[in-house]
Amino acid sequence: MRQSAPGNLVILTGAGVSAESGLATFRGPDGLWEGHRVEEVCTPQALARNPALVHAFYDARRAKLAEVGPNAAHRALARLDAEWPGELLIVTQNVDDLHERAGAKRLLHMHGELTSALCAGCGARIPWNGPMGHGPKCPACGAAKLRPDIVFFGEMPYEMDRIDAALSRADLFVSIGTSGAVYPAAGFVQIARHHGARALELNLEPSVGSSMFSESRMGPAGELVPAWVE
Ligand code: BV8
Ligand code: ZN
Repeated sequence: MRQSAPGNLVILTGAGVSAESGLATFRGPDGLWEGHRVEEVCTPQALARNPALVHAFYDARRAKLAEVGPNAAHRALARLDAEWPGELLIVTQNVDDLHERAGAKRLLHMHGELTSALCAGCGARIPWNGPMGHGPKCPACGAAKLRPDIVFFGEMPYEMDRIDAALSRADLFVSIGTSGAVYPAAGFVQIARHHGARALELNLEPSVGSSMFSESRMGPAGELVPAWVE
């Protein structure tokens, strides 16, 4: 990754960065889950109306996550994170922990994490690896109100202030493996460019906002990301 001064980087990742690890994306051919779109299952209304369905969706994905591992794209980003002397923040829309398992440190999950439970009673976020559908009690307050620690549609993503601050200082914004279908993440490229950043897209196919990028490279993240990082 040649850069004159060690500028500030913001890297946005989506489901495409974990596809080669074997995790399904949302809007590709394998995107449906037992006939449900993520927009149907990932809402507070769905959780209230049919908690068993929502827990089954996330319990299945949490179980699948335990069977897979990081790929070359995650490893290359973790290497960049370890070596980059400027500011760097990986903002992932993904709820898997593959960036962490590859060694990334300067990372935040704006849509929550599969390996965490949120207590709807006391707001505690609790590390969680097993199923949650059987209504376990919150270890902090005792209420049987644990839900997936996932940002549902209509809910505010995590750490938006931190993301906005990083975007306002970015010299380069890189978007990897996301369709650009979901806001506010899909709007980050505009914010970064408004503040004078260059924008690079690495994706299997053009995203919705492809035309807003200074450069787009098409191909699998497992190839494009290590080539870009080197
Ligand atoms: C909010 C949970 C407000 C975790 C998710 C109308 C217009 C504009 C906006 C809206 C609207 N109506 C409603 C909204 C807002 C809504 C939204 O954007 N809806 C969309 C559908 C129109 N957004 C929200 O509700 C957000 N909250 O706005 O809050 C607010 C304000 C104040 C106070 C309170 C609230 C919350 C959004 C978060 C929802 N949660 N997921 C989970 O279950 O995983 S979103 C879900 O989509 C995932 O997080 C996922 O990360 C995200 C985006 O999907 P992608 O990651 O891009 O994955 P996708 O399959 O789409 O694409 C994969 C890409 O990879 C493809 O391009 C493919 O080509 C590429 N690819 C595939 N293989 C590879 C590859 N690339 C490289 N290599 C490969 N091998
Ligand atoms: Zn609690």
